[in-house]
Amino acid sequence: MVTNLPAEAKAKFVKYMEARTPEEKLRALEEFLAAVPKHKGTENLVRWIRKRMAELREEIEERQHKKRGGGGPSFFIEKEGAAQIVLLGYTKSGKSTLLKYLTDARVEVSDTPYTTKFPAVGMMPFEDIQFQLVEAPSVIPEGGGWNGKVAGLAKNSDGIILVLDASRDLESQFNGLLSFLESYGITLTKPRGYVEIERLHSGGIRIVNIGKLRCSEIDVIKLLTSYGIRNAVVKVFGEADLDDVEKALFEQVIYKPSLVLINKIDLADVESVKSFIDKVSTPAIPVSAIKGFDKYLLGKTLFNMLNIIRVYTKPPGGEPSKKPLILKRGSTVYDVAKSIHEDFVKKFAYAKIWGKSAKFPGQRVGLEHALEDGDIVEIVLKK
Ligand SMILES: Nc1nc2c(ncn2[C@@H]2O[C@H](COP(=O)(O)OP(=O)(O)OP(=O)(O)O)[C@@H](O)[C@H]2O)c(=O)[nH]1
Ligand SMILES: [Mg+2]
Repeated sequence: MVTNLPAEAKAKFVKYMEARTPEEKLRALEEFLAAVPKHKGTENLVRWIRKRMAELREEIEERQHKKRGGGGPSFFIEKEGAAQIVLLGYTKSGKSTLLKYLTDARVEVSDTPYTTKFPAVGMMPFEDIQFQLVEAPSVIPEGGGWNGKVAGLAKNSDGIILVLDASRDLESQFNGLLSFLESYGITLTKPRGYVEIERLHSGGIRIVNIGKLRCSEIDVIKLLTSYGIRNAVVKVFGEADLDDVEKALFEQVIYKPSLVLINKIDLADVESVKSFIDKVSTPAIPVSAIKGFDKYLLGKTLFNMLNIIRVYTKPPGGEPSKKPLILKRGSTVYDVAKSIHEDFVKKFAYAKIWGKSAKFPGQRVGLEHALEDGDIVEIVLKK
């Protein structure tokens, strides 16, 4: 259901979108909250505003702490490699042990609860790429503490690994982690449809319909314009309606791809693990961080979960690059050209491709040609 906000409230929301500092954002949200009528149709929105305000307050506090020389390690981890994946779980589930086994990270493993107090980072190699694994400090079941910051790590990541301890009840850990994420607006269930809105400075409103839009494009433009948005790319995935467009505007729920690692399988009752795997809809892999397991299989599963492809660019007459470009599944030659340089789009003549998406090696294609994992692309520019 679209929230049907009065113009005054929409104007306040525009102010929030335009705010730059966390302090400005917080003030704008306070005003927005005051202007939103409270009824059934705005319940979710109001909840989201409150949550967002709490996050902003935390961010402001963290910054002030840093300014006062509070220094120390940060909860913000710069992305590196093909994707950033957060290891999330309760204490002593074996996150540090896994991180040590899968990467070069030097991190402390211990039987003392809550040993990891700041995010720990390591790079996990897979074929010709690397995943950045980030161990989040353990989720505190009672709430509070660093839980908000842990949710922030999850929100900023490209994917999540839930680490469960097979020597304890699996279902209650799994459900507990899901509701923890949900309380911060993160879902692991792929929505039926979803919308991404990227605001731009010019070019009007462009709708890229990759799925099925269950309303007219005019409705979308009207809705966005009523929020003062005149330039944006709106991407529609799966089946989405006007409500989903508005939800995307408020970033109410963020979907993250995920998988479950059932750790300490060496201590587990095999039958209960089996029945858990059969029940959950998320892919789940039983492992033992102490005994070791198939790292390649995990890499492959992560790669598939992330919905990414590797594309190798090649200059005319030269060799393909050793390091692939990482693109979203469904990307086209246009995305490759754009990621090299804006000029490669402007001066594009044609591209030659080799690999799965090519009908034959060296096929000539245009900008709209969709690529597959492992493709080699050579872009030829106009003279
Ligand atoms: N038997 C067995 N023990 C494990 C396994 N993985 C980890 N452990 C043990 O479980 C304990 C906790 O491991 P950690 O890796 O420190 O757990 P954590 O999830 O990082 O916990 P925090 O202290 O909250 O950071 C240690 O004593 C590990 O040796 C496993 O696969 N099998
Ligand atoms: Mg740890």
